Amino acid sequence: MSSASSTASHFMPFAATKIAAGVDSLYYFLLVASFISCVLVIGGLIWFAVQYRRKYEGQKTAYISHNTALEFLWSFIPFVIFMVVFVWGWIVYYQLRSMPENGLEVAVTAQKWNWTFTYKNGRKSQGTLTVPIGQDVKLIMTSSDVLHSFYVPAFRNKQDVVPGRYTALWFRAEHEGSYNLFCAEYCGDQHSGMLGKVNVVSREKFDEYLGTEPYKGLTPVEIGQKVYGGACIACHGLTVNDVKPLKLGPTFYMLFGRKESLADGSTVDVDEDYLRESIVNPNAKVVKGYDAGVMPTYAGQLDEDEIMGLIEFIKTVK
Ligand code: HEC
Ligand SMILES: [Cu+2]
Repeated sequence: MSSASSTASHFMPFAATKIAAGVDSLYYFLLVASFISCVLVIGGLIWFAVQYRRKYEGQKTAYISHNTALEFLWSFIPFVIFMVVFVWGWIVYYQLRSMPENGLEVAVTAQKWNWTFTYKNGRKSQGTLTVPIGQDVKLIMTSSDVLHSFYVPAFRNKQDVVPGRYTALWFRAEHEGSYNLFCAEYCGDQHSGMLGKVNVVSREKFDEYLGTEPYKGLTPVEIGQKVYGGACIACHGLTVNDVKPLKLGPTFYMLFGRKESLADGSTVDVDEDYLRESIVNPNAKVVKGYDAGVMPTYAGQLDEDEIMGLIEFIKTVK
């Protein structure tokens, strides 16, 4: 089994799809062709400079007007190489962009600074996409705020994720493992923290994964902790020191039960209702010293058991 830990390398990351291997071949061809051209051109330049330098006062060089054969060759050979690169690149790109007919479709929502994956049966996951090995997977992606970009280096595949429209990307993983998912479009100050995983598992494990409740056997606090780790951790800390500019939002430390000062000068008791409203409608009451509009709304993004779990989890942060 090839795992993400084995993807650490000084050169290309592990290739987990056939297309990734195809991209690499093209890349190596370009690298070698460029290297050979470089040696020929720079080497020739130096050799000519030395060989045909002026050796004595008044030396005249031979007058050569042209050489048809040479001129043809140094135009035609690069032309052939460029055409090879063009056609080869086009074929690889075409493979990357032609969507499979009967792929497993997963909806992807990007949101500052987290990924949400939703399967056809309603199963949702934050931050981790689990897929079966050897099957075409088609992602239908959109963003609920700004531009993001879905990028899995091991798949050599990247696609912008755009608010207000859908973009698609497909892959077929040939090796089990856990691969890094990055956001490749600068999307705000926690952009570099917008990390995820793509877990490629066996068919059986995948069926089992799809069939199970995501939070089976977990207590509400554990559910909340899980959701927090995926969706809120970028902006909210759990200690007294997790304040601006370290985190964009207020800390959850000792939050429940206290009186919160709001931007409009009023105060509010932090109870379950306030927490719930803060999650599904963050702009209704804006905390003093913080900016409205920074926290995305989670209405429709989180299920009731997740919101309840978050509230129970926040209560435990003391
Ligand atoms: C993009 C950054 C960001 C993310 C992600 C984010 N929040 Fe917030 N959150 C904020 C900011 C900024 C505020 C303060 C302004 C406001 O009240 O809307 C805030 C306020 C809150 C408050 C009120 C805190 C207080 O001190 O009264 C709660 C509760 C909260 N968020 C919960 C969550 C939960 C739960 C999640 C994850 C599901 C989350 N937030 C994700 C930025 C974020
Ligand atoms: Cu992003």
